[in-house]
Formats: sequence, structure tokens, C-alpha cells
Amino acid sequence: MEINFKDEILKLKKERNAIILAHYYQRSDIQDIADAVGDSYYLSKIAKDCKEKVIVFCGVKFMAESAKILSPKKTVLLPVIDAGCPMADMADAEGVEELKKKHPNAKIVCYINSSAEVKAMSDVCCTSSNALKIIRNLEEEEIIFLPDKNLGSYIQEQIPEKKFILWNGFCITHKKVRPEELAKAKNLHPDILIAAHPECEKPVRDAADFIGSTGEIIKFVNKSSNKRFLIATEEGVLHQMKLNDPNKEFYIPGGGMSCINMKKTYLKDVYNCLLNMEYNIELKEELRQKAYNALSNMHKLGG
Ligand code: CIZ
Ligand code: SF4
Repeated sequence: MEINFKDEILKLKKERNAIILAHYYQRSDIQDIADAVGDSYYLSKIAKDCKEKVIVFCGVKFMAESAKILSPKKTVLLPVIDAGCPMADMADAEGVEELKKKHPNAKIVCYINSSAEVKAMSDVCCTSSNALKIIRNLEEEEIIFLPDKNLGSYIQEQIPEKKFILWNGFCITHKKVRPEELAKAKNLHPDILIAAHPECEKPVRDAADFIGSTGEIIKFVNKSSNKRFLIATEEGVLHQMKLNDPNKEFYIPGGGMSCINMKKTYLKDVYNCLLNMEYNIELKEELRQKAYNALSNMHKLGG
């Protein structure tokens, strides 16, 4: 007999006293069964404050790790063990240590897309929705920012009075966008509005009408009375936009922008995750406490 994954997930979720969190980049059917859908900042706040004992994190590993760092007493499950983030993997603790020695007066700000080890070496964490606020709130003039050089250079453009030392990481999904695709869309539909994520490269950001995090892009689209939008970020965000505004038209550069890791999670994985209570995220307590400081500072400075 075929399993109705949706019904079984809802049943198991109750039995396990679990909450299902889904990132905006997840598949539509995963977003539809989730208790909360959002960006990593919003989801990390829910993970911190929720009453459920089990958190099923439909996203990539650094997100589930962040939930565990914030809620160590809860069981945090990642449905697909190899759903990672290549950008997060581009930074390592040894490299951060070296930079720290070279720039002893700098504050280390890490994008939430980083490993627990890198967070543990950092002073404060940020996401694309709170990075500007957090860095403006820091007294230090020198900032080591990692791992995303594109988000880093975007922040640098907005806060020119500070000195930035940027790591050389990038998102492979956002790197694929070419500025020609944006120009082509404008030629084809002169009324189109282009929204881009700051993980895109500078020529793409420069060609956009709006730059923001996933949540900010969704808000921008929702508030606008325009009909057509080109969205330069992972295409999962279109699901909430279409639910909010079914009459608007949405386009993606190159016809598609999909993060293979975000798309590894299917309903059957969420079902197996709740059935077998796997994959359990565990962290050494010393590492967790150090990484906690960076995340807790993010909530203090970016709240
Ligand atoms: O912070 C996040 O959730 C990511 C990865 C993107 C965004 O802008 O929301
Ligand atoms: Fe990582 Fe980019 Fe995928 Fe986000 S979209 S999880 S930054 S590879």
C-alpha cells in the first residue's frame, strides 16, 4: 500500500512532539507541511523559543546545527544527512585563526552559512537580513567577514567607513546568475522589477532594482503594485510569493536557480526522519558554547 507521507508526517509529528521548520529554498510540498517557513534568522528564533522537544529542520546542515547550538536540550533532526552548504564548507577554523592573528583588532563576523567550528571562532554571527544592522552596531572599525565575499562586498559598499577583510567564499547557486540575463529580461519586459540576493555577484547586484535577503525580497514583491518580477535567488522563494500574490508574474534568471542541497529533502525523507528519529545533530558542549556566543550576539545586536 502506498504511504500518504503528508498524513503520516502529521501523525508522527504529534506523537514525537515535534515542530517542522522549512527554509524558503525548500521544495513547495515541504514548505506546505511545515509549521514555520522562513529565512535562517527567523527559523533560528523559532528554534530558540519553541516549546516542542524535537525540531525537524528542513534545510541544510548549518541551519540544523544553529538550531542545536541555540537549543541544546532539544533533539534537532536533519532529514537528509548530506544536505550541506558548499559555501559554508569554504571556511575553516584554521584559516580564521590565521586571519585573527594578522588582524588582532578586527571583529570577526560570520554569515550564518558557516560551520559550528567557524561560528565558535567568531564574535558575532549574521544573516543577510540583519548583517548591516549588526555591523553598524559594532564599535570596531575593522571587520573580518566570512565566508561570502559577495555579501561581504555588498555590506562594504553600504558601510564604507569601516575596513573589511573578506574571505573568498561564494554560493555556487547565486554565482550562476549572469548580468546579461537581467538585461535580457528588462529588454523583453521593460516594466519588470528585478530583485536580487546579496549573495549574487556585483554586476548582478548593480543591475537589480532591489537587493535583499529572501524575506526582504518576499516583502518587496508583496508591497509592490508591479505585475512582473525577476527574482535572482534560489527559486524556492517563489512558492510563498505565488501563494501571497497569485496574479503576479515571476521569472528566474536563466529559467531556473536551484540549490541541489536544498532540494535533497523530499516528503519521504521527513517521514523517515520522524519515524527513525534521524539524523540527530550532536555537538561537543565546548564547541557549542563558543558557537552559542556568536549566535546569541546576533540575536542581541540584530533583534
Ligand atoms: O539567511 C538565509 O536564510 C539565507 C540562506 C538566505 C536569505 O537571504 O534568507
Ligand atoms: Fe549554500 Fe547557496 Fe545552497 Fe544557500 S543556496 S545553501 S548558500 S549553496
